[in-house]
Amino acid sequence: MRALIIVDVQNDFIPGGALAVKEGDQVVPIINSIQEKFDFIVATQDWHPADHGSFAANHESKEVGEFIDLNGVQQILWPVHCIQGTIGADFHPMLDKKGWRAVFQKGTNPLVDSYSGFFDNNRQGDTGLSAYLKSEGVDEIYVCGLATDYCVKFTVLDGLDQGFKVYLIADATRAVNLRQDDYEKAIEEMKNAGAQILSSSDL
Ligand code: VGL
Ligand code: ZN
Repeated sequence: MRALIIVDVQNDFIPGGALAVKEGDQVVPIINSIQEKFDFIVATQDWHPADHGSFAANHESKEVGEFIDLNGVQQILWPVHCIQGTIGADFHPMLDKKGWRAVFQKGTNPLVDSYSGFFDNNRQGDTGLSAYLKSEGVDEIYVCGLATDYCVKFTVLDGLDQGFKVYLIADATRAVNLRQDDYEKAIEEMKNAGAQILSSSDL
């Protein structure tokens, strides 16, 4: 059975938000239009405590975009975003949520970041998403949302690693693009790892 995974379509990743992804709002109508094609839909939600180690503001004299070693894992530093319980962490108000089976929150451990909807970046914390999908008979996942070059990419890669057949709905994603070609690089990396790259019109 196939499932749609909607990654981090939250206000802070939308233009005007704390970690705005260019054109991030444009995925909302596309995702809404594809949801009716899926019987099984789950979402992930970036859900950080205020003292999260991925925030530049929590490290003395560090700027957004600098790298640090965060408990043994290389970490790029982000603006403060998706704080638990804030409007920035809420899903986009126009995103249709009525068919969702579950929401998997991630990034809750202040000591490690979590890009993937499955595991923390140190591969220790597990959101339970893989076991949940398997227990429901899901063997194919279709991934969309924000951002192509971070949380979408790592969700795709971990999904492949967990043995799912993985499809990326590329036009239903947008990238942070810290470097200009990060979107293309991310697509290439997902393709090389075994993901099939689709457009919403292929569904
Ligand atoms: C994300 C950076 C930091 C994402 C989350 O959802 O892609 N990116 N936290
Ligand atoms: Zn985050």
